[in-house]
Amino acid sequence: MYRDVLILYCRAPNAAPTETGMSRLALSDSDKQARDWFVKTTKALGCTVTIDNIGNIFAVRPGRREGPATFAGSHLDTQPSGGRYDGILGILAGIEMLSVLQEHQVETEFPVGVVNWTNEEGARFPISMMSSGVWAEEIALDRAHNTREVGGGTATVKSELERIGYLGSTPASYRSVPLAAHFELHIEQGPILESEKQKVGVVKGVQAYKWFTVNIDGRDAHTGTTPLQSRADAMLLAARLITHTHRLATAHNALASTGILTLSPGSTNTIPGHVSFTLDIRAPADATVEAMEADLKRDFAALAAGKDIGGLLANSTPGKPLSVEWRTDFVSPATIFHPDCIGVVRASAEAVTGDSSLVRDMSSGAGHDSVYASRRCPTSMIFVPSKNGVSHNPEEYTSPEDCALGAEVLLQSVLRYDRM
Ligand code: HGY
Ligand code: MN
Ligand code: MN
Ligand code: MN
Repeated sequence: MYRDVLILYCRAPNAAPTETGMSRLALSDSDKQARDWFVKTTKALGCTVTIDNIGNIFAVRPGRREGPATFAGSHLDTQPSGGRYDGILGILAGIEMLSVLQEHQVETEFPVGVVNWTNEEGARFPISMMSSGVWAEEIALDRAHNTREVGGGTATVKSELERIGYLGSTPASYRSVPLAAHFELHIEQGPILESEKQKVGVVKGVQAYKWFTVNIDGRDAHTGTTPLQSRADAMLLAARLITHTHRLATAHNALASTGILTLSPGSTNTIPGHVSFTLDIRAPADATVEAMEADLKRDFAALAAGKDIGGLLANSTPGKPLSVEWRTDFVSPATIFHPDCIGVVRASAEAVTGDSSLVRDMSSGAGHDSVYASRRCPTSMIFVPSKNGVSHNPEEYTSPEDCALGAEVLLQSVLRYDRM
């Protein structure tokens, strides 16, 4: 039963796109389809379903006693061209947990549940881990509701929640829907488990990260008539700043990328007068992210003023000084999970694998809803290997066996915690 369900949903990368597809942007029609399936399936498994006013869906199966439920949680939304495992694996394994409990008529001490957190990816609406953040009362509901989709569309989180029928009435808060504990099964999305030939990651925490938007204002001008020294070329400066970001990431032993870059006016023979690009900066320690941010701001201002940094401007004609403006879009401090939950995951993983050498403690390079869940309840995560360490890519792949093993560890973790 376990393997069948997970194999069904964890299709090989070359399989034809299915209804669970590779692109299920938050609050899109395909997200609605998956949500509707989630609600129908969990209700059929005897759960009560609560939808809050940021679209989080909480399915709860009653236990012998009343009280907050121990949850399996993750997210249904994906990147624009994401894989078939990021997020949905944790949801499917949670639902599989409920069906196994139902099938074997297991009565848990307290309620257990599965939660789908709205817009974990922040791909369409650019706030990462948005709705677990609202539930934890760390992201304001209004800010989340009014967030517009990237690319200048008119849709907002609130208008899309209304359109797909998931603007619930329950206030999104840990006070209205308390969780006893939160366990998240997730693909590792990196190369460690596979390269170390291990099967389960016991996740102890998540690294720090910050998102920025950098705006550069120069001047539109004719490519063919404007001498190099009198240009205010926003795109040339952006290219230098992004190159420099990579150099500072190397120097700080951090990670960084630019995932969105827009320029105007967007014509082959006009020097771009405006460029906007994003920065995603990550490192295990908050202090490293802060130090890198300070160096970037200092060096971006210097490069914009035409001062050379590390030979970046060597052998080139200086143009006009430009202005660079920063906006901080998102901040996630380094997170440590709860020792009780870490212990439960480790004990479950060792019991399920029967071999502690296949189990390793690790921290997460990616953000997850467990970051905000851990602000308000004991939390930990379970990682399973990613083929070639690839994720946020249609080639994302985890074998059905590894998915099923992770689902078993999730079930055992929730049951162990329920009995604690
Ligand atoms: O950005 C992240 O790490 C997560 O996928 N939202
Ligand atoms: Mn994810
Ligand atoms: Mn992701
Ligand atoms: Mn994530």
